[in-house]
Amino acid sequence: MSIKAVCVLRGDGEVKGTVKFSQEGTSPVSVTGEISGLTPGKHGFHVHEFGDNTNGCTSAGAHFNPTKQEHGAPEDAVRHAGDLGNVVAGDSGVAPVNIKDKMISLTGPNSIIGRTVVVHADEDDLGKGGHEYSKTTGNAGGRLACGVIGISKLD
Ligand SMILES: [Cu+2]
Ligand SMILES: [Zn+2]
Repeated sequence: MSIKAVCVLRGDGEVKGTVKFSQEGTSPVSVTGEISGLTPGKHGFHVHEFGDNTNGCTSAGAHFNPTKQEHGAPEDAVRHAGDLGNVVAGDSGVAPVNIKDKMISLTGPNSIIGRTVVVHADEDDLGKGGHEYSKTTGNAGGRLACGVIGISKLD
């Protein structure tokens, strides 16, 4: 069975985007889309725990972490489920999103439906920066834009 989801990211500034998710059965989730209005370079890109934007992106809580691990890179065995690494914006400020991830899911205990995607001001150091926040947030800085992940129609 195939499931699709979508997330529209917005923030207080210029940053916005749309990200789509799709999954066949229990195969890796493909994450595709585009985020614009960014400064050129890497920006942390995560699924955060709560689908709550009451007080903006802050209300989304910490990284989605159902297995109680430390922060890491998408390819690491030890990582938060929500750790999708960085997106990279070009000179025009547009970052394409093209990720396949096997830890997040659209069903079951690792489902990200109803949670929040956040794009950050700074680069996610993937847990390796030696900063006091490296092992929790990747020291990725402020939350520029976010949106709740919802079920979308199959097309
Ligand atoms: Cu984040
Ligand atoms: Zn994390």
